[in-house]
Order: sequence, then C-alpha cells, then structure tokens
Amino acid sequence: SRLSANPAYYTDSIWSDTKSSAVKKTFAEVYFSEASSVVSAVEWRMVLGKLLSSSGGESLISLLEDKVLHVSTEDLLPANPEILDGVDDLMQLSYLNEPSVLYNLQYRYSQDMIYTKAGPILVAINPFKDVHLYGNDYIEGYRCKSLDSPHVYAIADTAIREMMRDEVNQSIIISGESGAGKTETAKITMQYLAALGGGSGIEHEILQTNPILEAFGNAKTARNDNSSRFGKLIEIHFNVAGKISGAKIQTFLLEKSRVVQCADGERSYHIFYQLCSGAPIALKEKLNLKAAREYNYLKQSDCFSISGTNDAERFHLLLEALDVVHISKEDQDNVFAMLASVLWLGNVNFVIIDNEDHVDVMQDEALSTVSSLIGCGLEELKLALCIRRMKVGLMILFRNLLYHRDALAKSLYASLFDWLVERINKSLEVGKCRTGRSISILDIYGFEFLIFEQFCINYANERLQQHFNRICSNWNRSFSLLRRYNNFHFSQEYIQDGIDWTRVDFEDNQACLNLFEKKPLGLLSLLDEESTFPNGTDLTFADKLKEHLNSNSCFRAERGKAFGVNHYAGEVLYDASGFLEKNRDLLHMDSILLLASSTCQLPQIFASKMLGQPDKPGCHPHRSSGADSQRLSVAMKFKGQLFQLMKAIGKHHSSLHTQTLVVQQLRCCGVLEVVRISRSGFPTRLSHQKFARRYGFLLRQSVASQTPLSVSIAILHQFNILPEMYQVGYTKLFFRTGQIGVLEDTRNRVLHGILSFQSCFRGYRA
Ligand code: AOV
Ligand code: MG
Repeated sequence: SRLSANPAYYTDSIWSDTKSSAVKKTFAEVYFSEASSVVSAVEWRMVLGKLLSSSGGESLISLLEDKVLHVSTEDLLPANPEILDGVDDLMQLSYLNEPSVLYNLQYRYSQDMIYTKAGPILVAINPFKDVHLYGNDYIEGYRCKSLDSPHVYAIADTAIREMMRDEVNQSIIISGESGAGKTETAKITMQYLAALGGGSGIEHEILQTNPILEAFGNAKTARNDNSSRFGKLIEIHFNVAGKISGAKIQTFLLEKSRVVQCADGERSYHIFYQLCSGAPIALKEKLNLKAAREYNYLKQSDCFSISGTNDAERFHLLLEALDVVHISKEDQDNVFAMLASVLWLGNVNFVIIDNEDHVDVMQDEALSTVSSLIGCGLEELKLALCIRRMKVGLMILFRNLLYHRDALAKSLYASLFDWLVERINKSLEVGKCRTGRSISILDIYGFEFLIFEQFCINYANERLQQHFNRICSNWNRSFSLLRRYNNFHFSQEYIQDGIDWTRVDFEDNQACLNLFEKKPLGLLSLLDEESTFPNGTDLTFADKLKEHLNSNSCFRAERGKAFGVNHYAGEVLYDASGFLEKNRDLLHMDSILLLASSTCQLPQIFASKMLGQPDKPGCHPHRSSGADSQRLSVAMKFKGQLFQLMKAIGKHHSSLHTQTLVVQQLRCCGVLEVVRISRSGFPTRLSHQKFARRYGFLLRQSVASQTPLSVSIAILHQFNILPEMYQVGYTKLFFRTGQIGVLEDTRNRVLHGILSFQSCFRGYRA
C-alpha cells in the first residue's frame, strides 16, 4: 500500500525507458503441455516475460530461466512497470488487462494484503487463515484514518460517515462464489459498525444473531464447511447521534431440501449436530435424543463432523446467544423439541402389509416420539402421514408416503427458522424513533449450479447485477454515488465546462432478466403455470421451456430435463428435476391440521401461519391436485421478496464488496469493467471556489493572485496531483476517482491535529 500512497509514482516514464531499451515486460500467452496431466494435454496460462524484439507479427520473448520463445505478437499483452507492483487500487494500473489484474492481486495476496480496491468496489480474496487485519487496533486505525489501505473497515467507515453526513441510508452488497468469504466479510463489517455505533448494548445482541442464524441456516457443503444456505439482509439502524438503535433481519429462500436430503460428504444444518452432541443429559432425556448417527436424515451423507469444529462447544455458545436475544429458556426448549421431532420424523417408516394391497406407518419408537414432541395424538399422526389411497402401484405409494413425511419435516424446520428470525427481530426492534439512518448488509449465497434453489438465487444475482451495473454507471457520472450536485445530466456538464468526455455505457443484462420475468412466456411464469397443472412434471416443464423459449438468445435447449441459461456470469446448465415439487412446496392439509391440533405452542403458531393468507396481495395463490393447501409458489414468493429488496436497496447508496479467487470470478463480477469505466471519466467535480475554500489553508506558501483558480492550481501542484488525474474546467475542477481522497485525508488530519508519517510522506509539513 506504500507504493500507491504517493501518486507521483503513477507515471509512464519508467515504461518508456524500458521501451527505449527494447526490453519490455509482457504477459505472453504460452502453450505448454503437461506430460503428467491426463486430463488436459494442452493448457494455457499467461506468464510474465520480456519482449526482446518484434517484427512481422512475431515476437521474441524471454521467460524465466532464460527460456527464449517465438510467439505471435497478437498473443502478447503489455504488463505494468514494476513500480506499480501491488498498487492498492486497480485503477492505478497503466495497463488494465486480466493478467495484470491477477498479477497485482496475487502480489498483494502473497503479502497478506487480501483487500484491493477496484474503483468503487472492494475486492477481497479469501486468505483461509488468520491474517491479523482485524480487532480493536485496526478499528481505531480506520476510525481515526491513520490507516488508508483498502479494508472492509474502510468501506464500513465510509458508509457510517456518508449516512450521518447526508442522512441517507446505505447498503453494502457482498457477492461472490460459494466459499469466497461473503459471510465472514459481513460479520467483519458488522463488528466495525458495532464498535463505532455501540454503547447501548444492542450492538452485542446484533452480533449474537450471527451464531444463531449460522447454526440454523448454515451447513457443511462440498465447497464450504460453513456454507450459508439462505440469503440475509440485515438493516442496522442508528439514532441521530450515530449510535445503533436496533436492527431488522430479512431472510430469503432457505434451502429446505437439505433437512431431508444431502449429498455425500455434506451435512445437514449445523444445529442438528450441535444439539445431538451438546445437549445436557436432562434435555436429551426429555427429547429422547440419540447420537447424530442414529438419525436417517443425518446419516445418509455419512458425514457427522467438521474438522476443527467442536459441535458441543458451539451448542453452548448458541445457548448464550439465544439468551442474549431474549429467547426464554422455555422457548429454547420448544425449539429443541421441534428439532428433535424433525430428526425423529426421518426415522418414521412404512410397511407393506402382507397379502394386502396396503402400506401402513410402522408403529415404533420414532412414531411415538414424534407424536409426543409435536404434541399430537398417535392416531392423528398416523392418519396425517398415511395419505388417502391412490390407484397407484405399491412402490409409488410408498414413495409418496416418504415424500409427505419429508414435506412435514421440511415445513417444520422452515417454520421454525422463520419463527426464530421473527423473535430475533422483536428483540432488536428499532422502536418508534426511526431516523432514516440505516446501513444494510446483504449476504446471499453465491453462484452455484443446477438445482432449483440455485435457479432462484442465480435469478436474484442477475437482478443484483443489474442494480450493480446501474450504480457503477451512475457512480461514474456522479461523485461516489452522492447526488449532492443534483441530478444534472453529467455529460452535458462536462461539455459546458469545456471538458472532453466520451460517454461509456455499461453492458446491460436486461435480456437475461426478461427471460426470467417475461409474462406469460418467461421462465418463472412457465414454471408457475406448469406447477399448477395436475399432470405437470419436470419433463413437461422442460419441454415447455424448449417449445416457447428456443428462440431466446439467453436460453439453450438441452436434452431431457436439462436447459441452459446465459447468465451475466456465464452459461449455467440447470437440471429441472425436482423443480415442480420444490416450487409447489405443498404441505398436505392433513399435516397442517395435525399441527393446528397440537397441544404445543410452536406447532400451533406454524399451522396458523400456513393457513393464513399469502404474504402479498395481488399474487395468485396456488391450488394443486393431491393436496388442498393454498400457498404461493416458491418462485413467485421469492420474486416478490426480491422486488421488495431491490426497492429497498434502490433507495440507498451502495458500497460493493466482491470476493474473488480467479479471473473467471473477476469477469463474473464485472470488476474489470468497473475499473475501466471508472478510469475513463472524471467523476469528482468541485467548483474552483469550493476547492480553494476547502483546501486553501493547507498551502505552505501564499499565492500571489488570490483568485479561486490560482489557489486551486497551487494546491494541485503542492500535492503533486498528476496532470492526467484532473482537468481544469471554466468553472470547476474535474478529478479522476481517488484523487480528492488524498486531499481530504490530509485536511482531516490537519483539522484533527494529527500529523502522521503519511502526511509527511506526501510532502506536507505543518
Ligand atoms: P461465503 O459466505 O462466501 O460462502 P464464508 O464467509 O463462509 O464464505 O467463508 C468461507 C471460509 O473462508 C470461512 O469459514 C473462513 O474459514 C474463511 N474466510 C473467509 N473470509 C476470511 C477472512 N477474512 N479471514 C480468514 N478466513 C476467512 V456460501 O455461504 O458457501 O456462498 O453459500
Ligand atoms: Mg455465506
């Protein structure tokens, strides 16, 4: 970060020196074969080399170990001068290409500098180890601005400052692939906000929601030992003094199917394992709780523990957290009873009665335990689990019974999750004194492939991408998203002020969004239509897509139940298996009535919610054959939530974080595009008067002519602001991004009487 602290180093002169000696750093696309690799005979990657000579479309380059190669000049990309190695904002790179960006990120990463700015975005690379970048000392450093390297604290700090100054709500959007570090980043952001806005104690409650929601909503997957299986938006409210006054959590699309089914080597939700290994003896006895291995739902994937994680210990931390958010001991016990009932439901089995064309519930420990935990009669439970006889083969009937059992288990769990979030929200309630000052943090699960939940999440990511595109375009035309200078048409402003400005537009993903949202022939409408047809199956759904969407450029028909969607992040292949069932998400009315008849509090609450009206008026409730419950389809409910979310964050100013590991992810997140666009304009604009007034007092020598323009020019010179970093208009000064930050920092330091090494470094002396 030192390198970039002095913008004077940002120069091409070093570059031309090397040019003149005909030795130029390049990235060469070099093909090399790996004899040991079975999979790929030929792979490619970019390597750093020196350009020795170039003629007739061919170049001679030298690589490490004095290897000299002839390559096509077309395959070469320019690299940056060494002086730019490790700059802390990608905008400062002279040459912006993928290998240069990767090189820079890797250079920083190798020194544990996991954060890098890319214009308005903060790129974070998962260190997968303790990097000692957090805690009180760092928080103090960023609060007092003695530290100016890119950091998630800096993003949080900006959000607080801009919220307080402009009285405008802020949002921080975190995106990236599964396992990239989104949830950790969200927690780090919350810690900073809690440290700065804390005092009343509510901040401790807010932080304690993390272990609770992670226990109930996170699980070990193939990609991440602590993968979030739900989306979360937390809105942290502040009072006029900048202190936290409360919070509100909204969750999206919990992956319910994980409760009853999960892949080999993965786990169900953490809470089940925590409960089984951490519950005190008395609780175990009360719930007839066994070890995790005894439960079908948990043993199917043959994975019970996570290395480095002690589930029993986590359970005790969870109990403390539940206390902190005021969930009474009695309610906690009710929660655990529901969890145990879900586990025991998975052990409920069915038997084919010999010589009879009949399947019945097995009367065993599992059945009786479920009935006592749910608080319903044994006979009622049997009746609810045994759906009416249908004219189908025994095996199909058998499968249907298991399906209905699992549907009950999934609904119980999902209802419990929603209830918990509701209770947490009650505890964190903001109350009447809302001030319009809030910071929202969005952490949804990342791009993954194939399954239904992912289909919905990818659709959400597509919407977020559009939001992001618009912010970036706006950002480019306005000052760091701040519409302080009214919504003036900026290119016009440039022209009026005599500035040369070529407008750059962001590529839009509207076509893909249309593919999802168009009525009646979009993916979501077709899915919903097919879900309402009694005879609709995943295959008829996939066929319908092919019939109606084949000509859409964002859609690709595949064989069988597969289909492809051209997302902004690349093409994703979906398998429609299970789509209809998951979208219908129906619970048999008998099961709902069973819960309603319960003598326990929680099942009653769940049932009344299920029987209640759909959340949003104007959406069509679903009626499906085979089950008489009325529900909103999952996709439509999710779409409704998503639109509300977009409406909410659309009103806010956004900071963006992106996690990244490889160049594909950089592409997905549009990082390079943002940097390109950000560099191409002069988004910061200040009138000569304002500039002179704001920074004039920092001048070391008085200026002969005291006009605002000459004072401004003197300031620019004193601070070594490079000519390519600003333009002087007739009435205003136009700056590239990041330039004003240097002046602002110095100004703040002087105003606060803090003269640090950094300001001396920049050539300023008091
Ligand atoms: P995710 O939220 O992006 O995945 P996580 O935030 O759960 O990813 O991060 C995955 C793991 O990476 C964590 O459990 C940590 O071990 C490690 N990690 C992430 N960020 C840091 C950091 N700043 N410092 C140290 N370790 C870190 V998913 O929820 O799967 O999309 O659905
Ligand atoms: Mg996560």
